[in-house]
Amino acid sequence: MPTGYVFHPHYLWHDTGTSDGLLPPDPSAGIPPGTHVGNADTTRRIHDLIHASGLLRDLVAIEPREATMTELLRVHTSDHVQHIKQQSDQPRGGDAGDGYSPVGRGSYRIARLAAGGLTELVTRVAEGEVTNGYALTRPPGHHATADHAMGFCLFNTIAVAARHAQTTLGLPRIAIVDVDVHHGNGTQAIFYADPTVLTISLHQANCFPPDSGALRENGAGAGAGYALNVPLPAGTGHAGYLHAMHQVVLPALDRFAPDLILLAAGFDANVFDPLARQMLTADTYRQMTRLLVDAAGRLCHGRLVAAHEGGYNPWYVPHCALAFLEELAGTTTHLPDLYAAVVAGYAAEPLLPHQRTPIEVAAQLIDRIKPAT
Ligand code: 9RB
Ligand code: ZN
Repeated sequence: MPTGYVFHPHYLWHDTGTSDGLLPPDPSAGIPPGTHVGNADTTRRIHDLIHASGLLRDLVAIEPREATMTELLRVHTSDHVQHIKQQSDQPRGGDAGDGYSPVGRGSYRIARLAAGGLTELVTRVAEGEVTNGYALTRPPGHHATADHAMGFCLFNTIAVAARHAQTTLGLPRIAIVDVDVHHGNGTQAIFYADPTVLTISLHQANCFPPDSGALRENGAGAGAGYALNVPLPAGTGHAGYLHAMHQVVLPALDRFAPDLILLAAGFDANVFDPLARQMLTADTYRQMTRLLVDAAGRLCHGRLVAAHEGGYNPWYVPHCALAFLEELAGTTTHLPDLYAAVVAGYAAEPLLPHQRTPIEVAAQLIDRIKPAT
């Protein structure tokens, strides 16, 4: 069965405005105007490569729709939704709250199109029209909490889709795997006390948000044990991420036995990313995806649905995303990986003891997940 692909030109019209990379311009502080690191260029280049490689022909295009208010309010407070709308209605947009989450004019509806696009994709997967899928949505979502925007994220796209799957599609147990290099704090917070949603975040330790994603953040109340974090030290690469997959992610998924796996597909752990210091290559993403596709096949009829999150190197991220999507679709474009030689040295870096430690500690926490009967 085929792989679904969600894209819409409006995802490229989410206007992150004028910034000096991350910072709002402030000439008196020596911060000149420039482009925001989360601009549309990388997203457009991903879509272009999916098209130009021929892979698009193998995918089932799924037209996104805006998330309904009912869908949004399963996750977000009405105050939060109204706040984003009000910022978005201003002639030149605004900021969603933390000073680093630009809201372009009209971005409210684009964020709803992101949440609704993933929700539609999950629906088509549940209905059996496609086995799995990828939504190349903008803006991203994994930092957004019930009542706060953060770190470029307005609405928590994955959380909205997860709640929809549970309440409407008859998929009660959801696992969310977040491989974005930053901690999936918003998703974790939304489901922190909920044992029906297992969140697993692999991220660079002490990166973003500050003081977030430690091993001790392991869920609370009824959800104790159902939030897993693998904070990997800066400099972790291919060996570390695959070890984390084998020691933590796959055993946790097997024990939890989800009905659906959602993937926060950030590509900002790539070796050339400006917003972190990890060393993944396109082939790492390929291998991690293969493992997740296999897990979804054995656990939940192949139901693996990904939403795009971060990834900021405009020339390498598209190749990481293509490798990921080829594996998801179980096909190959036969394009040579011309970057493989460039990254060979990084890819060969061995797993170091200080990288192994957090993986081993996280692996011990899996026992807290009640095995599915
Ligand atoms: C600034 C701060 C950031 C840093 C990283 C991201 C990454 C988002 C992403 C977003 C905002 C802090 C500029 C803290 O890719 N998520 O997946 N902002 N960081 N203080 N200041 C002044
Ligand atoms: Zn990120």
